[in-house]
Order: sequence, then C-alpha cells, then structure tokens
Amino acid sequence: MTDEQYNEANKIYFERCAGCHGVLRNGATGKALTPDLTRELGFEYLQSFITYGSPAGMPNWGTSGELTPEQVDLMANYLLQDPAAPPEFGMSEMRESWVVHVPPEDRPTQQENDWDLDNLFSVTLRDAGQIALIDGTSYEIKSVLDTGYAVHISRMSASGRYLFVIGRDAKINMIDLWMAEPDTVAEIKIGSEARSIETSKMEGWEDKYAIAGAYWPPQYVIMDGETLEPLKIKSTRGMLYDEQQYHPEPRVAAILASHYRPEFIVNVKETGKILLVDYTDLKNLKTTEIEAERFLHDGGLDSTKRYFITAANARNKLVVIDTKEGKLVSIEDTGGQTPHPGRGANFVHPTLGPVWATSHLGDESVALIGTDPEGHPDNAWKIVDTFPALGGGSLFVKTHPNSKYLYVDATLNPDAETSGSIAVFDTTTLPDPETDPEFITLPIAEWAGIAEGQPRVVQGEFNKEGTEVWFSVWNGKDQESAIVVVDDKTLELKHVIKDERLVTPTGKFNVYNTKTDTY
Ligand code: DHE
Repeated sequence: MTDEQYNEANKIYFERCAGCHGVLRNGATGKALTPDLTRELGFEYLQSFITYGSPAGMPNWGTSGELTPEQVDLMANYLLQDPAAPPEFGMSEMRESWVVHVPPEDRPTQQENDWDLDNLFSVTLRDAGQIALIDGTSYEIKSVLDTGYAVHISRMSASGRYLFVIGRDAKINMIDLWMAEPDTVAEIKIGSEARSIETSKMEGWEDKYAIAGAYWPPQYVIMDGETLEPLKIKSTRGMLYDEQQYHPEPRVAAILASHYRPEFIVNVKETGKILLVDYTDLKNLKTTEIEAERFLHDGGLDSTKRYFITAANARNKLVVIDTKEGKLVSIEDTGGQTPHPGRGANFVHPTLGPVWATSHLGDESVALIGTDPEGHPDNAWKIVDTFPALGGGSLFVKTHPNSKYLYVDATLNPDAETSGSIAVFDTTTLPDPETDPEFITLPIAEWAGIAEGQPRVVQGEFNKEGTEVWFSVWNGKDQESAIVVVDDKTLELKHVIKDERLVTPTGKFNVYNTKTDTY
C-alpha cells in the first residue's frame, strides 16, 4: 500500500471499525483482526465480509453504500498489514485542548430561558458532529450545537443544569442549559477515541465532578464538574481479571454514577474489571476492583438504583454489582448471543416480579433478569425468562415506570423491514416463561415516510411523563432522516419530526430521565 492509501485506510478504520474491533485490533464486540488471523482468512474473505456483513452484527459496509467497492478493497488490504498504534494522551495534551468559554462566575445564577428543561431531548446527530436540543412538548428544534466527531452520547449533571456530550474523537462539550441561548461553556479532549461520560450524582456531590472514559489511550479522567478542568487521569492498562496476563488496550466502556456511595462505576472492557472509583479524595484515590467478566460494554441500574446490571457482551453474560455494598452479586449467562441492553429496561413481570431486560445483537432474544432480592429471592439475579422479538441486530430496549410496554429495536438486522420496525410487548400480560409472548410490530420507518435509502430505527426514549416514546429513523448522511413519536397509550403514530438539520439522528436523551436514571 502507498502511504496515501494506508492513511486513508487508517482513517476509515478509526472512524468505522476500531469501536468494535479495537484500536490495536485485538477484538471485543467484533472479532480480533490481527495480521496472524487476517492473513489466514485472506483478502477475498475479508472483502466479502466487509461488503455483506453478518447477521451477528457486522454492518454490510459495501452493500449499504457506506463504503465504495474501492474502499472495501482498501480495507481488506489494510487488515493484512500490521496495526498502527496511535499516540498517548496525558495531562499536558488534555490541558492544551481544555477551553473554558464562559467561566462559572460569568454564568447565569438562574435559568434565563423559558424552556421546559426537564422535558428537553438532547439528540445525537452522529455524522454531523452535532446535537439537536428538541422540546419534548412542541417538538420544536430549539437549537443545534456543534460537538465532537461522530458524537456518541449525552449525559446530564445531577441538577439537570449541565449537559455533557462526548464525541468518538474524545471531545467533550459541556453545555449550560440555563443560558438564554444554551451553549458550550467548556470543552476538552481526553484522548483520541472515547465513548462514555458521566457526572457525580451522590447526594452532597451533585455537579461536583465529571468523568469520561477513553478507548484510546485506555484510561479515564475525572474532571471538575463546572469547568471540565482535568484533575486525575488513571490508566486502565493491566492484567486480565482471570488469566492475569497483561493487556495493552483495556478500553473504558460504560460509566455510571452511584446513588448510594460517592463513586463512579467504570466498566473496563477487555480485562473484565468493574472499578468503583471513590471520588471523595482524588489525592488519595480509593478504587474497588471487582473481578467481573471480559468484554464489559453497556448497562444500567435496577429500579431501586442500587444494583448495576451490565453486559459482558462477547461472553453472553450479565454481571450484577451491588453499588451499596460495593461488591459482585452474580454473573449469569443470558442464553442469547451478545447482550446489548443500553441502560436496559425495568418493569414488573406479572408472575416473576421486578425484572430488568436486555435484547441481543447476535440473535432475536430478549432476556429478563430478576431484580427483587427481598420480594422474589428465588428469582433474584437469575435469568428468569427469554423470548424472541423481531430479529438479531437489536441494540436497545426501553420502557418507563408509567408505561406498560417494552419496546425492542432491531437496528442492525440486515433485513430492511426488520431494521425499520419495533417490537412492542405488553408487560402486564406476559405469560409464564414456558410460553413465548406475542408482540405488536410498529412500522416506524414506514411511518416516517422516507422514500430514499434504507433507514434503520434505533433507541427508544421516553418523554418525562412517560406518555410518548421517540425513535430515531437513522438514514445515510446525505439522506432524509426523522424522529418518530409514538403515543404510548394507543401505540399509534403521534408525530414525525423532520428537518434538514436532523442529519443521522441516533441516541436521544431526555433531560429528566437521564439525570434521574429513569428507564
Ligand atoms: Fe454506542 C452507549 C460503545 C456503536 C449509539 N455505546 C454506548 C456505551 C458504550 C458504547 C461503551 C455506554 C456508554 C455509557 O453508558 O457510559 N457504541 C459503542 C461502541 O464501541 C460501538 C459498538 C462501535 C463504535 O464504533 O462506536 C458503538 N453506538 C454505536 C452506534 O453505531 C450507535 C447505534 C449510533 C451512534 O450514535 O453512534 C450507538 N451507544 C449509542 C447510544 C448509547 C450508546 C444511543 C446510549 C444508550 C443509552 O440509552 O444510554
């Protein structure tokens, strides 16, 4: 390959592939792609796999038109070469990138706009590198703000004032929602690849700290919650929890804030460790390291917010942590392939009691884990039921305490009709585990009325009251996308939000639900 070709392939790899296969190509959600393996598979195998994808979650980069045939060939060639290691990113690089646009003393002392902040949605506009702030009642796009590249998630400060957005390029924007025109008040870059951001939520520590986790370099950083000043960087490189062999790239996946202790819960993917990072004394940092399972990815809290349930996705396991006691409770096989819950969904099953749900990337199953050790001790932290939804390629499940429905997407399913639909289960009539429940299929992409492309439906998110659920209809960058709002009582279409500024909408984060961990 020429230098020019290698650089182009490198760029595509970091933008499209590294998230699943790892910067050093050691594999995680996706398979390992080190040259010893790829040379065995050969050019033609790689070319066809990149072109057509697989039902287990590999996107069809070629047939979807995201990569041209020349780019597919380039990538197949690139994977036969040795991986390139990107540079380290420490305190000096972070400080260099850190900008406080509006210092805390120059910010409003009360809300200066008339927005209904609790029912505002922050919507990821993935390929535009922006977020849209959309009013949850009028569906009006109040503002579109520039953020990092291929922006990934939004999280809220405990007070609901500050919105934190992180891009895949590890750039964080901190947005003050109290300003007359909400805007970025501070920004920083914490590495070259990142996925997670969270803020301190323990009583007495609200809005005090923010934390972000990086894929590259493998590390997390605790920052001042009002300015993003980087205070403490911790590398996550180290030993696999089980074999106790060194791993050079243990990436930081989901981070959640404990409501029971002044701690951040940090998933370290490749080494399979969950870190409980005590933020009361950053100079004498105390961390509880829990041996969990390898390939930790995403997860959320149960309805009491005491237990953290997270997927070790490539191991088909759910891991449960007691955030009050600070220890491992259980590790359960879900019975499905590659659990991918997002933050999961909490509801009360008619016979099994309180449960938390996950769907799967690699097959059509939904798994329920019992979450009530007091009232239903026999079911607690066990997989109590699994049943099929629409198909493989599911990314997110969603419900709300005021809803009786469980919504399950199939975003990455290769079939266009399936990836454009949502399965809805009535949680109040779920049968005993021996019988598979029926579900209703909502043709969300069809409702959006988009003529071009092959839009995928992704990630339901409720409004504050739990009366409406929003889905993104995620199309190509140059094609029309939309957000479809469904009435949760009638399961009928309520509204379609379309606007030329809605470029590749994916994640949606309702301010109230996000700050209170309601799901
Ligand atoms: Fe995500 C959450 C990582 C691809 C949309 N995603 C997460 C989290 C991680 C993660 C670690 C949990 C963050 C937390 O809670 O702190 N995502 C990754 C990847 O490594 C992966 C597989 C590949 C990549 O290259 O990035 C990946 N993610 C995607 C997408 O392609 C999605 C569907 C569209 C997009 O916008 O990029 C996507 N990820 C999301 C969303 C959440 C998320 C919407 C938050 C869900 C929630 O309800 O909290």
